[in-house]
Amino acid sequence: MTGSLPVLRRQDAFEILAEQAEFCENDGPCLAFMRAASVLKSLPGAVHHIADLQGIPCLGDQTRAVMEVVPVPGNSMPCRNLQSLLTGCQGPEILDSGFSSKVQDILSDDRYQTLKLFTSVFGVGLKTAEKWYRKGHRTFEDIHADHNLHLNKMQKAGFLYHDDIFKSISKAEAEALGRIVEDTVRSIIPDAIVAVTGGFRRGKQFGHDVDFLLTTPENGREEGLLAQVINKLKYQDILLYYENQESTFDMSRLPSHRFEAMDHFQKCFLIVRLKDNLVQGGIQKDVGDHRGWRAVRVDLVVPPIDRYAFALLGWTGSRTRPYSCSVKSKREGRNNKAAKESAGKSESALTAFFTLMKQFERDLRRFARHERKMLLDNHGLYDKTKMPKKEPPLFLPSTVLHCLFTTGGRTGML
Ligand code: TTP
Ligand code: MN
Ligand code: MN
Ligand code: MN
Repeated sequence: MTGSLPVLRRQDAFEILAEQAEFCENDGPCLAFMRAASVLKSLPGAVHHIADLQGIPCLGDQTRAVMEVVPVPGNSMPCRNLQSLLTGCQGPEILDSGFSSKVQDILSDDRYQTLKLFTSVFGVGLKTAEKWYRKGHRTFEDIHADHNLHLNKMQKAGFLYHDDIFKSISKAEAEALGRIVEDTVRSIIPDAIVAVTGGFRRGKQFGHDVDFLLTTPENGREEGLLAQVINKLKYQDILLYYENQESTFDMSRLPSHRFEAMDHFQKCFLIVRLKDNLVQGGIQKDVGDHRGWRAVRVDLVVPPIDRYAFALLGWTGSRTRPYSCSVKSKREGRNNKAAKESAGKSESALTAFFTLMKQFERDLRRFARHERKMLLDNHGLYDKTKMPKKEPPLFLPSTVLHCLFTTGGRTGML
C-alpha cells in the first residue's frame, strides 16, 4: 500500500462512523466524526502517518480514539497510512486490504443498513425508520405489505418516485430545471429574482435536489408568487408532488432564542417531472430513460428581498449529504452535550477554513456568536449587545454581513 487513498474513501470512513453514531443518537461522536471527515477532506494531500495530523484541528478524543494505533501483540508494524489510521490499525492485513474493519462492521450491520434504506425515502426521517425497524421491517416490500402502517402523503410520493429521486441530479439537469423555474416565475413577475442555491450554488456537479430562492425587487411583492408558480407548474403537467409551507415570518418575533431547524419563509418542497429533451445531453442514461423523463426533487423558498442575503447565505448551505438533517437540527435545539461542546469553544479561523467544506454554516454562526457577539440565522444578523431582553431585536442591514468577514484579516478565506 502506498497510502495514497482516494479522497472519497478517506472521507467516507468517518462519514459512515458519523452516520452510525447518528443512528444510535450519539450526538457527540456524530458531530466529532463529521468534523473529522470534513477536516480530512480539506487536507491538501494524503496522510501517511499519525504524526502528519499534528496541529490539525477537530480531531479530538473521539476521533483520535478511532485513529489510534493499537499495537497488535507480536506485531510491531508501524501505522503507515491513513487507511490504517481509520481502521484502528489492527494489523497488517488491514493495511494491505485497504478496508476498515470497524467501518466494514457498520456497513454489514442489519440496523444500519435498514435505517439507511428507510431514511433514503423522501419524507421518512430517523424516527419513522426506527419505528419500522423495530416492527421487524427490513425492506420496502415489508413496508408495503404492512397494511396497518399509515404512510403520509409525502412518504407515499417518496416511495412512488424513490428510484428516480434516489439517483443524483446532474448539473445539466439542474440547469434545465433552472430554466423551467425561471421561465415560470418570470411569466408571473417579469423582474422577479430567481437564484439557484444549495449544493449547486456551491459548485457541486451533482445534488440530491435543486434549491431555488425566489423574490422580487420590492418587499411584499413576492407574496402570492409561490402559489402562482405552483399553479403554472400544475398547468404544465410537470408537478408530481408538492408540499407547501406558508410563511410564519414575523420580524418582531425574531430572533428566536430557541434553535429552529427550519426558517420562517414561505417554501415548497416539490417533485417535478423533468423531460429528457429539455436537458442538454439528455437526462442521465440510467435514470428513467425509457419514459423520456425523470422525477427530481426541487425546493422553492421565497424570502422578502430585505431578508434575501441571509436566506441565500443560509440556503447555500454546506452539507453534502441529505440524511436526516431535521433530526440533527432538532437535537441541537435540545441543547445537548454536543451542541454545548461545540458552542462553548471559540474556534479559530483555521478551524473555519478546515471545516469549510461541510460545516460552513455551523462555523459561520459560531464565529458570529463568539467572535463578534452577534446572532446569525436565515433571517438576519443581530447584534447581541443591542438586544434588549423582551423587546424586538435590532436588525442589522444586509450590508453589515460583510463586516463579519473583514475584521482582523482572520477570515479572508471565507
Ligand atoms: P439541501 O438541499 O438539503 O442540501 P444541499 O443542497 O446542500 O445538498 P444536496 O445536494 O444534498 O441537495 O439544503 C440546502 C441548504 O439549505 C442546507 O445547507 C440546509 C439549508 N436549509 C435551511 O437553511 N432551511 C431549511 O428549512 C432547509 C430544509 C434547508
Ligand atoms: Mn439541495
Ligand atoms: Mn433542498
Ligand atoms: Mn440535500
